Amino acid sequence: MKIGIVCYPTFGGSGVVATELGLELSKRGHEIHFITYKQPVRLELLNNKVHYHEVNVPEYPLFHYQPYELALSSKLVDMVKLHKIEILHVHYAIPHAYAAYMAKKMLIEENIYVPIVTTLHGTDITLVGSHPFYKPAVTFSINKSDAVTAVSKSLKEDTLRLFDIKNEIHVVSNFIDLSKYKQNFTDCQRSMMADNDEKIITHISNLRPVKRIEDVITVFYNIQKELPAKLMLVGEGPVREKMDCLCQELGISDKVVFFGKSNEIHKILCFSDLFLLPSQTESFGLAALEAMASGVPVISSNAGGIPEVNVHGVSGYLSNVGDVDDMAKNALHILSDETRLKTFKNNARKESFKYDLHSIVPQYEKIYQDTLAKC
Ligand code: GMT
Repeated sequence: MKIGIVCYPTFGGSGVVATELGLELSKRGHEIHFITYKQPVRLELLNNKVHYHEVNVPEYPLFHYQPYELALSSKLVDMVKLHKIEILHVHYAIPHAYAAYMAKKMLIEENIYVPIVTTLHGTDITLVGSHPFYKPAVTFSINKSDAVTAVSKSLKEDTLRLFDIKNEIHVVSNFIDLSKYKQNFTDCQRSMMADNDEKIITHISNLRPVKRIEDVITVFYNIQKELPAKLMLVGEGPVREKMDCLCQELGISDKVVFFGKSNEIHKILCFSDLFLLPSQTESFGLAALEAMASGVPVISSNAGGIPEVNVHGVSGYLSNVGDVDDMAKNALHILSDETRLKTFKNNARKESFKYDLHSIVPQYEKIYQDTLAKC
């Protein structure tokens, strides 16, 4: 198939999933066209099966907001015609599903029919999409998609609860390329980050309020009172400075490393002992799955789809959102006993096998085939 993929090209989970999906589909013989405003971060290799088409939005002073949807829908029309793209798979409803619908309507005028598959990722439904300013347009574009998928059961339930959806929603879980998470990195530089007796606690996100970074820091603060530990904070975002100040106030700045955006997530995870994800809401928690695939147990909140990924008492522990005492208690339970830590590490890795890309990607292929067959 010739498949157009629309996504956010940034470090966020939806862009990562869309990119990894496109790359795997290309390995399975499909021709993939990424259509977005920047080359996706994890898209390194372009070849005859993987193409990237940039959406340009020229600045014009009359516009207070530059019309990205318009530019995207025009680009989709051009690329579908030029490359004979058969199906469009848009990741994140806003504004991608909306722009794809406009492109589809324009193409119908030229007797070209291209169906749309929309994948809902989380904040497009829970935080942003359900806002009254966007809700009618998001409801409309989900209902007008030819197929809709959600990355967890929890996100499907949220979507049905928050919107008036007439379409069937297929749950297709996020996935992981397990071969990238082999635990035998020889260049794993643990000794540069921490002393031998120190435990390494890691958090990776876009450091936005929804991630509750203050809980990450409080849990870490409680852990390091009981045993030697370092905190690795990976990512960049709006709460970073405030968190810097909190670390100073608590007197733990020398124990916290801010990495910023990193392309070396696998290496950082490979020397980590525990991953923290206390999010307010999370449709899936791809970062937790990446940690588990690296054999890192997860201490998380029980929000949204996280319990579908992190199995309580097996790959880590779940607590209510904001219950930092329970999170710290659970973290210390795992970290304070080497045998127990090893068991949790093995369990975490084993649980991640459920999300192997080789079992999930064919589910998307089937959805494409069924959608094309219906049209
Ligand atoms: O977590 C974020 O804020 C980024 C966001 C995104 O759109 O990239 O992540 C969402 O999609 C990921 C991939 O499907 C999920 O793993 C994340 O749980 C989800 N984030 C939220 O629901 C907050």
